[in-house]
Amino acid sequence: MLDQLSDRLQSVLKFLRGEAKVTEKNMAEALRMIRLALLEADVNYKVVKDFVERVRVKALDQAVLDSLSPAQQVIKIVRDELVAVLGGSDKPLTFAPAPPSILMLVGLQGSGKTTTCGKLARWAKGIAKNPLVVSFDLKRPAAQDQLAMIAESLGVPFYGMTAGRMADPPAALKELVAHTRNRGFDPLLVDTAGRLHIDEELMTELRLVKDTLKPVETIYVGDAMTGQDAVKSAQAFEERIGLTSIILTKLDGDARGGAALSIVSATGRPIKFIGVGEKYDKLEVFHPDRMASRILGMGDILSLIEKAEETVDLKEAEEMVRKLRRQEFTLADFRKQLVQVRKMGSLSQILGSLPRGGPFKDVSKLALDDRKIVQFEAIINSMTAEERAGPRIIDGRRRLRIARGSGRPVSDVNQLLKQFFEMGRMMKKPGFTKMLSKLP
Ligand SMILES: Nc1nc2c(ncn2[C@@H]2O[C@H](COP(=O)(O)OP(=O)(O)OP(=O)(O)O)[C@@H](O)[C@H]2O)c(=O)[nH]1
Ligand SMILES: [Mg+2]
Repeated sequence: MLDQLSDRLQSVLKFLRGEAKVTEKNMAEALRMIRLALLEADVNYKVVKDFVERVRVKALDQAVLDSLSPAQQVIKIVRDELVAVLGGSDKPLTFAPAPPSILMLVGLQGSGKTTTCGKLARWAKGIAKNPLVVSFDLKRPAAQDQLAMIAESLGVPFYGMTAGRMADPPAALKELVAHTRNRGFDPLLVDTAGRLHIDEELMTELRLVKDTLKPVETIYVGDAMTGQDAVKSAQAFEERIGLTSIILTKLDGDARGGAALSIVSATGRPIKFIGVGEKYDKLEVFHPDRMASRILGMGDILSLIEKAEETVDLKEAEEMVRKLRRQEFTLADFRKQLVQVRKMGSLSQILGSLPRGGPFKDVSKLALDDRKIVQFEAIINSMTAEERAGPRIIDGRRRLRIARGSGRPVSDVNQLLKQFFEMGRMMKKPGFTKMLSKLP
């Protein structure tokens, strides 16, 4: 996600860290690098110009120049400006004071509206809400079925529209209200039709739906991979229909980040969620400050800690750290860790949240993917307690038995043991021990 932009900006930070003093000359060089990085990321020209100018004025302030670590100060200024263009403070989704809250999704064809409807329903269930997904998409015959199927797979109720009903929107609304009355649905997630281009017909239809439903949120769903096109169409939707917020999808496939860094300034509307994959759990609440840290390679440790707090048993974690320190870490402990990692979500997501380099540098070498975690668990389950405590005793015959027991090939058993021993070696390295010693 935003890898190209991230690499470029990180090289600016590296350049600054290497300079003892901040001078007009090296600042001019840093600003030139920032400007190029943003332009190459396809960020709107005016946003780039303002960004660079604000950093320049702040960085050449006498108080910054006289400070003990001017380079660090400038890095902080860049980070703060990045947070600002991403929207500043967090802006949570709005719910109506009296339920149901109607959230209407609009956007161009294929931007991810229907998928996001499903993701939002799943998210709403997760915060103990009772969502209903509603399809107002009459353009494609299969559109209603698509959302109905998504709803079923998520265990969320679905409400569809027919062309006849849509001919008379007030009547359609009345029916919808009657359907939801006394059933406590909240929010109502309304999917709408998309078009390849913005045209009169679409705008008229969406205006009608909006005027009838009076949604508390009209959310523009934009495909981040389309860069400035997503920004331009967001502006058009804002002018013609009026938006309250933005969800950027397909950020997982966007290396450049031009849409993410321009859309808030261009529309004046906040990004509230981002889509980071096709599956329905791949929706993240958007936090500008965390995104800025991620882009600058400072790692989104906050999100990681939050996730860990939700799922990890603290007592167990402390016990694990103690064992690691004494190097008594066994396969039984390894299995416990795998279970915890699995509970925290996908491993690639976790690894993506860690700062690059430092003690975490070797973590990616472990080459664990999410499927592997489940397989490794199965393999460890097929071992005896003795084997788990002292895996050195696992010889060829034992490997074969474990493989049969777990339904995995022997090569998987070998791989698991190899990685476990590798991990042991990694943990004995000074960087890792140092990191552990910093933990409570
Ligand atoms: N990688 C990735 N793919 C996504 C994401 N969100 C949606 N998609 C994919 O984008 C494609 C289009 O998604 P839809 O939800 O059908 O888009 P839509 O806006 O409803 O399209 P129309 O109804 O035709 O206007 C699908 O293949 C989705 O799986 C995301 O965050 N990441
Ligand atoms: Mg759709």
